[in-house]
Amino acid sequence: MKSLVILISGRGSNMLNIARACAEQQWPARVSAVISNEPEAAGLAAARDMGLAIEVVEHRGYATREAFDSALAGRVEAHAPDLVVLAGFMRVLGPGFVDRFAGRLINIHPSLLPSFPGLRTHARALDAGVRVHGATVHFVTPELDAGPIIAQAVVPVRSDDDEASLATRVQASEHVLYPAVVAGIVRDQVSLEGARVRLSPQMRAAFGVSDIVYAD
Ligand code: NHR
Ligand code: GAR
Repeated sequence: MKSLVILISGRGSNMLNIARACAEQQWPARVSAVISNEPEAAGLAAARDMGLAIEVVEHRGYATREAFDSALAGRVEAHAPDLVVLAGFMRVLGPGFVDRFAGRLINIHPSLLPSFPGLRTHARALDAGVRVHGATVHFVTPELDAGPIIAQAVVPVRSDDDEASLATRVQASEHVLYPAVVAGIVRDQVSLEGARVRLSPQMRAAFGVSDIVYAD
């Protein structure tokens, strides 16, 4: 049974979709803890209502980023995670944290990386006039949003989109993409070979590009 720790800061819809898929699809894994840096995160209450163990490590309680990272790493490590899942986690993590969980730390980012790393991705995609946008699941490295890419979901941009409408469709794609990727990892269908990610033939078949394109 693999141990998953999910880190959130807000709503937690990705966390909930992963936790539900884990239970419903009987993954060889359990969600050991959901940890938030924001004590008021809506996702914490939702996780608790699902019966998941919740914890708060509030970044404001630490004088430096390094002190927060070290406290968070200690709490994460206590669950001996095979995989640490960032799901709407909004604090940049330093190399001290990232290196400790190297190869078992993933993130979902709301753009087709390497386009639009960082924040406010939907507004920036609209401003740039891109015709396709989406979400990327990647291994986390010290450089922000630059780690090896595992999978992407493509979401066409509509002429009448605004930031909210585009965000809604990208998030719907995330809710399919992220559980599928985590399922693949807990079933040992994903491997990291240097800076490249290899998917098993089984996962490539189950996970063809056509499955993750969200057209109008
Ligand atoms: N840490 C590392 N080292 N590498 C990554 O790729 C990371 C990471 C931590 C979080 C998620 C991320 C995203 O997908 C993520 C990826 C927060 C910020 C940010 O600037 C940027 C990217 C991401 C998450 N946060 C501000 C900060 O000062 C705080 C913003 C806020 O609280 O609203 O840390 O985009
Ligand atoms: C998701 O769209 C995720 O891609 C994004 O925040 C949302 C979290 O939603 N992540 C980032 O912007 C990271 N900087 P959720 O809390 O409902 O899963």
